Amino acid sequence: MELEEEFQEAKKWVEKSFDLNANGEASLFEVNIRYIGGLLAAYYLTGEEVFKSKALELGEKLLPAFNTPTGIPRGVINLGSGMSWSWGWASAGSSILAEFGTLHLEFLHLSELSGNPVFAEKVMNIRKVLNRVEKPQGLYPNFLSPVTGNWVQHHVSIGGLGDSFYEYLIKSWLMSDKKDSEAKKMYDDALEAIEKHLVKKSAGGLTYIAEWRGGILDHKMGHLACFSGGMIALGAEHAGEERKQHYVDLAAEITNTCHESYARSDTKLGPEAFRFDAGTEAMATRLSERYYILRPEVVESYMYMWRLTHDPKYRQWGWEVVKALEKHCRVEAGFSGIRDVYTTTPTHDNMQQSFFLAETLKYLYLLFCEDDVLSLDDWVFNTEAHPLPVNHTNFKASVQ
Ligand code: DMJ
Repeated sequence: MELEEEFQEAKKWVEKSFDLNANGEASLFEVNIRYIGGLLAAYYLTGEEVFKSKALELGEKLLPAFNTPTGIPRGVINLGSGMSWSWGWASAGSSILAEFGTLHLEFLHLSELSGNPVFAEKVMNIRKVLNRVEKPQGLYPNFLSPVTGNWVQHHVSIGGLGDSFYEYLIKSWLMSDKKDSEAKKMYDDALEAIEKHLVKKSAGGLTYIAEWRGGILDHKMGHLACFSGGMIALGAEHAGEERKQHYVDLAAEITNTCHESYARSDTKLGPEAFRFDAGTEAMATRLSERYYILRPEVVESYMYMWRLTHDPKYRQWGWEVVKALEKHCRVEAGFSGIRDVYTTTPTHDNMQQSFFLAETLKYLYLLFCEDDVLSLDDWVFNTEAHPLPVNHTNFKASVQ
């Protein structure tokens, strides 16, 4: 974006002030997708060695979290001491599907850049465990024990706790220049099960993806689940001639539903979760679900749908978001989340989440760019929207 001065300032910070030994609780997943992903993308976009060496150093610091009986990492790590443990809120010491399932892209790049296979081995082992365990109706529950390698409870969600695991399957295949056929098969099978058991249509004709609690459906879609329109669009092109149109339509319908969740609010921004029950469609029913924290998933899907179809409605919808952000979220020092999307005078939560810059604004920018800016033929976006190059020249790191 030609922000040269800001870039130099940030680079200096990474060189001089970035503390890789901080003591305290760090999320393995967030360190990977935000820091390692950001450093890798900065390296690939600029070629500056400092980003590569910091990414590798940080990657090494995450390795102790994988020292479990199954090799499924625990969710929390102290970068200073190397100690790791499971989230206190995760049932029975379990690890979370969306966390240990969202390491693959970055870890393959770490092995490629360092020549050290250990990173690739760690994520290939995760895949092995997931392929071995039985999946209820072909679905992947969100909680797995790092000790036994079995599911801890049967909650399935394409939104929070599950989301980016599915995203990384199709993106692993794309990043391998379509060679990692195991990832593609896992993606195809998972999507088939999701469609069979979780995709529903409301009385008003809106397609949505419900959550599954041990066989019982919860007719709710989280804002987080709205990334799935974009993911299905990304995979559609590679689904084979007969299935392609089907998936383009499904992606468009889900993206439309997520747009409805925005259009039905007073601010034209969407709530944290919306429901399809008791006569409600695409609106939050609980007070605790009415907030918007500058999340990207809906504009992310607009961007993928735009690149796939070039239907101008996606740019119009994106522009509605830009206007709503300006009107309701802009504050003196930046942008803030809001506590209630259903009032025209919302209060601010005084927080600008880092994914607002990394993802929300980046996807909006890309929505209005030419398609060759970070072309989807050459780049995959990690789940925090940090671009990583497609391997057109064969990684050394094995994906076998
Ligand atoms: C981001 O940190 C990532 O996209 C992650 O996968 C889940 N969602 C948040 C933003 O909402």
